[in-house]
Amino acid sequence: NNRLSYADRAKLPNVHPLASKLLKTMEEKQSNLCVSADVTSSEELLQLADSLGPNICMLKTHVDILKDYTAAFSQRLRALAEKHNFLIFEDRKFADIGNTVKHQYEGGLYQISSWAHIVNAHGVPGPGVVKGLSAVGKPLGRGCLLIAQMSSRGSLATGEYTKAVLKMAEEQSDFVIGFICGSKITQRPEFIHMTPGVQMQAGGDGLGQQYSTPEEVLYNKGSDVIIVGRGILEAPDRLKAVESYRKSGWEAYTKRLGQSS
Ligand code: UP6
Repeated sequence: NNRLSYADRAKLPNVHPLASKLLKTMEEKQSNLCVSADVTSSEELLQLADSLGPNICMLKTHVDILKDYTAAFSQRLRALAEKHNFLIFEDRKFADIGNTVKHQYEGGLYQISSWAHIVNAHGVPGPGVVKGLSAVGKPLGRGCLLIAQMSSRGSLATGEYTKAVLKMAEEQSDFVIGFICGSKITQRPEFIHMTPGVQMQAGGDGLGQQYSTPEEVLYNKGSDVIIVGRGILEAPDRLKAVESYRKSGWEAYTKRLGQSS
């Protein structure tokens, strides 16, 4: 199962169309790298998207940290996603009752559902959070990741909680395409596992973040996508760094397939 390629998984009969598109893109671009574009200026974010775009399968945003968000910005980001063929993941971490998250997803200042292909949610509220998001996102062909585990020290998302999140995903797999997690939590190959807390060297950041290496995450832990923020953003040369994470990630994946690159 660990040896199924991204391309094979893209063709599975029960794979969500958006997950299928992601898996195909990963194979085509030879990239299982999602950059976490945690910057506070829209211009800088767009520059990052344009320069790093060719090397990534997905760009992760936190729009609420931008000091100058405008609707025009989100349209420009969409255009760059088309140009470079990557998906946009707004890391909103919805965590309220269905009716509230529906409004938070569709409305407000950011109108997230109009531009983000993928969002994520905590399982804490129960299945209603997914129902609310799905009511908005499913007709638009969007998808959602459930946060099954977290990279931060002392996270409460472990054990039985993680299992309950998995069950929630299985029950709404017409909208949930996978997980934020530290390691593979299900053998079902149609679900995508995405892991934050990745840097070239294991360690932490002094505020609870814990880092593992691309090899550890993709090869040992069986995840599918690495999410890298400061490992790239704080590198002296971001372009060089993105290429080196892409390459490490791809090598760990091909090693897992047993094809040694
Ligand atoms: N993130 C985590 N851990 C989680 C979930 N999400 O780090 O369990 C997000 C953070 C940040 C990014 O909100 O945007 O992933 C990690 O950034 P970093 O690589 O700079 O630590």
